[in-house]
Amino acid sequence: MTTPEPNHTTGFDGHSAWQLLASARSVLIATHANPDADAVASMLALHLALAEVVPVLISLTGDGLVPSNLTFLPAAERLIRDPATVREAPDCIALLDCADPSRLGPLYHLHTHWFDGHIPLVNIDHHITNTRFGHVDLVDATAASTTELIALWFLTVGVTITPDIATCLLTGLYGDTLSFQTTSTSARALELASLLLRLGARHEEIVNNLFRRKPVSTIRLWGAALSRIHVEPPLIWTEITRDMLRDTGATPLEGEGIVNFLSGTEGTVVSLLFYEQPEGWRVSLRSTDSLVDVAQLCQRYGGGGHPRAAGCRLPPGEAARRAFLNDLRAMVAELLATRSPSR
Ligand SMILES: [Mn+2]
Repeated sequence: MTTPEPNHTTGFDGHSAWQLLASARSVLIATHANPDADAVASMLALHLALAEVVPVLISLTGDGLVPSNLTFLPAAERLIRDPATVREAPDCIALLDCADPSRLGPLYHLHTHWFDGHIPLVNIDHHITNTRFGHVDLVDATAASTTELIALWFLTVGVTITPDIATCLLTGLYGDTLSFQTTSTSARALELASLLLRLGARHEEIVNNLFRRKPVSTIRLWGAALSRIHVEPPLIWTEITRDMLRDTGATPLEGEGIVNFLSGTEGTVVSLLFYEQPEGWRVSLRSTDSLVDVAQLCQRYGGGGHPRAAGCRLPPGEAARRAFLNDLRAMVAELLATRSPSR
């Protein structure tokens, strides 16, 4: 089987996208709530690139949260930490790593009308579920990270990639590929990583902050979550309840890596992590089998993501969770049955 050559420029004019942003008086740069490294690093890379040319830059994650292990990123101190303090409508919007505007969460709910099409919007993302809501869309699901697309865009347009910008761009690649382990790790991603290192990206700083540094509460939370795993082949799952957060003093973000850690457990294909929230469960899923596209199931529940890593939300309670697990089990069995016996 041959895969078509990824072409990030399909329908995307990098120069006019850059002009749109660079000529604005004010630009809102935002990314999804519950931000990961790629989300925050994408914002900061664009923020740093536009800082010289745009008078007013309003940059924030949709919920204003920035995980503590990402505050090392250049210009992180310029991020706005409370969406409620953002009031003035911008001239132009750039949404990064955001499959659709509602993923902004609080920022979207505060200013839904900003995203109705009357403000020019640049949409840069690599989620397969992206709804292409922008006036300009740079969406390529073959990209390992949103920063990969931003790097290619900057190279096309001739934006100078400083050591600070290179550090942000490489952080997104490291974060979303879990140190170049995911199947999205392409030759292009590795070539870009090499180029970013040559441009001065600070490798050790990235690796220390993304993969080593953690508060003690994280260790306590992981211990609690790992002590209550459910092994129900081909599924393995655990949960983070509000009680567990209270007992360990951890924040929900500190549980983010657990689902990846469970992934790959012998005898299982899909790992899940259920976060208990006041309005129900937030579920994070990982698949280790190319036949099992977890984004597909999550879309049926109003969520989305990538084939091997996706998420959605469920109503509260044990019955809703059980029904979801049963649905998932049926889907996985069906998909695995399509594998030819010779393989
Ligand atoms: Mn991403």
